[in-house]
Amino acid sequence: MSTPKNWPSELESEDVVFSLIDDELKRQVTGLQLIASENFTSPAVMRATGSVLTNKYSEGYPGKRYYGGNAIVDDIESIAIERIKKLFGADHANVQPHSGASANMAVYLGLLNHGDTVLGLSLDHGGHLTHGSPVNASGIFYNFVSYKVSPGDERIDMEEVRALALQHRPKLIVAGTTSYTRRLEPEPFKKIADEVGALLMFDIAHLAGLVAGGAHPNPVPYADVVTFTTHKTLRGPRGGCILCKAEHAQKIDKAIFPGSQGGPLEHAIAAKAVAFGEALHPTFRVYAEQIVKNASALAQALAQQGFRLVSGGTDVHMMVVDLTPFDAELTGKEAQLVLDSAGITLNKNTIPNDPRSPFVTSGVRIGTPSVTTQGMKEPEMVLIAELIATALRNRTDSAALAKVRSDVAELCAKFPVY
Ligand code: DSN
Repeated sequence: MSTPKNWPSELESEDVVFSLIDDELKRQVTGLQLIASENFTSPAVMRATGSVLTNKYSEGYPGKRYYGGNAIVDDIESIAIERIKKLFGADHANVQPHSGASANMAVYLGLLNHGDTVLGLSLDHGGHLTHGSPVNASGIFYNFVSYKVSPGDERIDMEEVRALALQHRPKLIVAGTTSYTRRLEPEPFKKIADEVGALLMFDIAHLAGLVAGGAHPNPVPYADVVTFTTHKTLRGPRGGCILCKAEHAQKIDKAIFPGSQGGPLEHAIAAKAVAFGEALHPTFRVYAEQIVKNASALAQALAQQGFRLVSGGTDVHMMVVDLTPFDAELTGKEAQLVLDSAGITLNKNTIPNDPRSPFVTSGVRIGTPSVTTQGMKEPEMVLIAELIATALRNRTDSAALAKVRSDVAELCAKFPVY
């Protein structure tokens, strides 16, 4: 291919951005990636993400675009829509949300009026910023009332959800989590929504891949709307998606465009279509099941190392670890930093009723989607728990941390990603 003169490709080989991308690749494949919301996409997903579709403007929807030249884009977006509808058994899909946050805000814009009351899980008990945090547009524009996990078993207390629903009569109930480690059963939420005449939304950003792979109940038959991101357990490109009942389709589509977004990211939509195709493949069910088995094995192994698991364990792809019984002085912030230096990447996380601030925390969140993509299984989870505990026990000993770093690299080398 000849290079136009106004396209300075000779700079590419010298551009520091590309050497930094190489550094990031090295970081990802030589360390343990345990952030619960991350994953390794397939080369096919990355090929679509890096395609010429990034050049195209396509405001509107298949068959109804504002600009010309969209026949091929229409085919691609239609494939993404059909695949995700098939995967979840949905009436309608909008694959254009740029992110999970954009998807959630579009649902509120489409189905609520300014100031309407909504019930959502509190951020510090496992919810998300877009479930009504006062620093987020959701909490600024709508009257969110928060439910929490119960102090005893640290699980969502459906009696409390019902009591709050009866008291506040919300227009919408949001069932959704980012750091909640138990199954999110759709039927009890549906019963409460029906009792108070509320709409029901599930935000399954974290759970989408598990649902697609049959490792978690599917809320689509119960909910008016289901939102999710495509880059977590679902293992697609960064982005969002909305599924809804046919009766809400027009309002949801209008809320995305022209309501809250402009031109869709068709390169990301093509990559979503590829990822949805991968998730329809029978091997994805095996993957989803193994994510959960790995999380359970890792949680048990961490408990044996002296950590406390919030809610006593996990049914999903992640766990929240209370560091206090392991070492009362150790904060989530310090644990994250220490483990990062040993090649183990995870994030600090509040535990329910955490006495420390969200910037410090008493816990960490750990997920198994990425290491499962690498092919690791239960025996490696035991090793990972040992590596985490060894690094944290010896956190002021640089030689011990260097040894963990080298053991981590050795383990990862046995499970090459790319
Ligand atoms: N940042 C995502 C997570 O890590 O759970 C939520 O938006």
